[in-house]
Amino acid sequence: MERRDSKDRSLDAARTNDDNSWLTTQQGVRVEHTDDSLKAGVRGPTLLEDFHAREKITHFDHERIPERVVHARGAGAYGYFKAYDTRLRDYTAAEFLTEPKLTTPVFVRFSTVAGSRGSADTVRDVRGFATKFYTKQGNYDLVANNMPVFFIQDGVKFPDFVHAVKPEPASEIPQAQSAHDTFWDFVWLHPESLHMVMWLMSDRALPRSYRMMQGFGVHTFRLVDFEGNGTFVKFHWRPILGSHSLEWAECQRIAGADPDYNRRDLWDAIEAGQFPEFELGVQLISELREHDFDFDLLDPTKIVPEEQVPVQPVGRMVLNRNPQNFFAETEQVAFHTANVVPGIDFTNDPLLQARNFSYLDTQLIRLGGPNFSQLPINRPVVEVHTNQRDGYGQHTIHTHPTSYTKNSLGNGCPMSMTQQEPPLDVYRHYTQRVEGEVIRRRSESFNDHYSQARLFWNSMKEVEQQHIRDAFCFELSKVSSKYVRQRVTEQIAHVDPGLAMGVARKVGVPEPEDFGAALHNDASSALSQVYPVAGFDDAPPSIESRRIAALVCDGVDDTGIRKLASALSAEGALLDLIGPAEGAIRGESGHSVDVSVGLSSTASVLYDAVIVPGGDIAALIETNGSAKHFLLEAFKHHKAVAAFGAGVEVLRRNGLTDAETSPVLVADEEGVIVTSHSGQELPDEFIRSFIDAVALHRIWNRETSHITA
Ligand code: HDE
Repeated sequence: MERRDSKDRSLDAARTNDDNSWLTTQQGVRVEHTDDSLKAGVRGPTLLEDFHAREKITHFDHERIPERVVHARGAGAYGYFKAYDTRLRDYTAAEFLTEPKLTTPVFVRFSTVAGSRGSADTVRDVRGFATKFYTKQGNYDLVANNMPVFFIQDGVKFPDFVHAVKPEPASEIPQAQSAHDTFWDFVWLHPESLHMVMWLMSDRALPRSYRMMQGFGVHTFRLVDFEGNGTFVKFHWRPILGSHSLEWAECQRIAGADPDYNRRDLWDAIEAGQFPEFELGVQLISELREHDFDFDLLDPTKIVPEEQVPVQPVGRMVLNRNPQNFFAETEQVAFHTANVVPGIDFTNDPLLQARNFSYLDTQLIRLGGPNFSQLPINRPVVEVHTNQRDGYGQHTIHTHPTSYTKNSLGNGCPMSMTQQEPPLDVYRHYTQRVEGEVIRRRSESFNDHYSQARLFWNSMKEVEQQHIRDAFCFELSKVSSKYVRQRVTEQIAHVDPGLAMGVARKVGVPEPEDFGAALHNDASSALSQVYPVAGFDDAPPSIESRRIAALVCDGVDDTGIRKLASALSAEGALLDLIGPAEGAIRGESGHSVDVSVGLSSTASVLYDAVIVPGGDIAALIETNGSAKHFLLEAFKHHKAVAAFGAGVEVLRRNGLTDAETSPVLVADEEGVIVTSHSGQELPDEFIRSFIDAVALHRIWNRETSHITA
């Protein structure tokens, strides 16, 4: 059992367990039984005086609260954050960022954005990555996404944007998809969205796991030191397991095979002790450099390329505990961009300014009143003393005689800093000079919508570009208005004329003109996810927590499987034996082997790699369509495929390898690894080659040979 932290201990008062208990009403009165209501005669009408039945049904009637207007579907986890060192001490008074001896409890909620609470996980969408740090200076919320830019530049546009991406108003179709008319109508009319749309059409919108995606604070924030000096900052989360995505065709299959794919993955990893880890990084920009960039730091549709300002690692977050009650913890958690601690402040980014209003406002309706910060998950680990009183759901019994400032009857308490020597922990807003005309207009420095969209496109490897092209075609083909399709391709032409023409041809609209406006060849190596990836090169690729499937049946080489299983488990991967039915099979050695899951209850898309073992395996794959499909689908999705002993012949007959009859080891460039050896003789190099191929995540060589414009 991991060490309990201050947040976890503080939740004890709210925890309750019904073990060894009697059923009671809300008033603690024991109930005789709850299977029949109180009636006048066994066949008579139900009586109003049945207070138990009324209480039970009434509570049930009121169980639902409004889902979040965006980010409705999420999954949460507890953990901790620790700064690496004191390096940020010159920049910020935020102790949790600068004191390596401190362990700060956190709660993280990952989410999709567009779908309802019950929608599937593997949709094409942005992912939320919101972290609540329960610091000794109060709660700090870093409400981030897995993409570093946003669709709009000013928060006043947020309702417009969200109305456009949510399902069509008449039919409420499609659920959790941007592939429909209103979204794309918004896009062509708001070219400011194009940079983000490039990210959305890329594999970033399809994370393999919440544990394998980056997080970005998006806005430029401000760190403030003890003297009140400011430094601009961009926040980055980097997953230790690397940043990996699914393929779109897989996502669609997984949405049916396991709609909870990402939340299950998070839950299972934590239960298995494979704790997700993220490194916090910062890009620091001196205020003197504010105007040194060819974009505006206040514009949330722009990144600061890492080539211009490197990301410095400053701390590590580990998620090590699952919640105990989804509603109480994950649903009721309330994030707010304005939950900041001393040393962290805002900038005038107009999107951030609107968020600072919206998050508090939305909780008032969602959580039913102004006391939501008293809910166990939202309470800070430090004492709270305000003069705020009453309201729905007030949980605090305030015994102080006064609730106003200034007072003498309450000894002047709670004290503000004017009454006492100011402690370092007081929040002081950054002092800045502000002047200007009252004006409803956007800064001209926000006008370039295409250069960074192109930067992103240029930074993609060929296969990633192909996926973006395919995504545009898929999405636009769902748009019924030809007019909108055409206008969108014209916008894409500002980013890359070749891309736009390819898309136009596929979606049946005239090829747009070549506008050439933003054409440049700049690229940033941190934007691609294909290994090797800048920033991740130092960490050796890992297969920790990867799910690998071995197809098994009676007569399979169980000795070889055991050898492989122990090597994979030493690397932290999970091997599932997939058989024709659940239960046990008899291996070649005569031993009984437990099947993890039957072929009809699982799917190839739920695994990262597939193994065809030796022994009597051919019959399974050649006579069982599901087994054959399982193997070929893994190959189709560029996953590592391995075979040993008689399994090699199976691959050969299915056209997956052209290795000679008895290879000692062939590890081809397409990620197919085979050896004729089996049992105890399984070569270590074979196992190593397979592990290396799985660590690559996908073997894109298989795809690049088939790329078409
Ligand atoms: Fe949010 N956003 N947002 N957002 N957002 C919400 O707050 C909003 C934006 C993000 O797991 C809402 O409690 C406005 C950017 C996450 O509970 C709401 C604007 C980024 C979550 C809201 C933005 C985000 C939310 C809905 C434009 C990335 C889920 C429920 C001005 C940096 C938090 C709620 C969770 C949730 C408003 C844009 C991230 C309505 C007005 C940019 C991760 O308040």
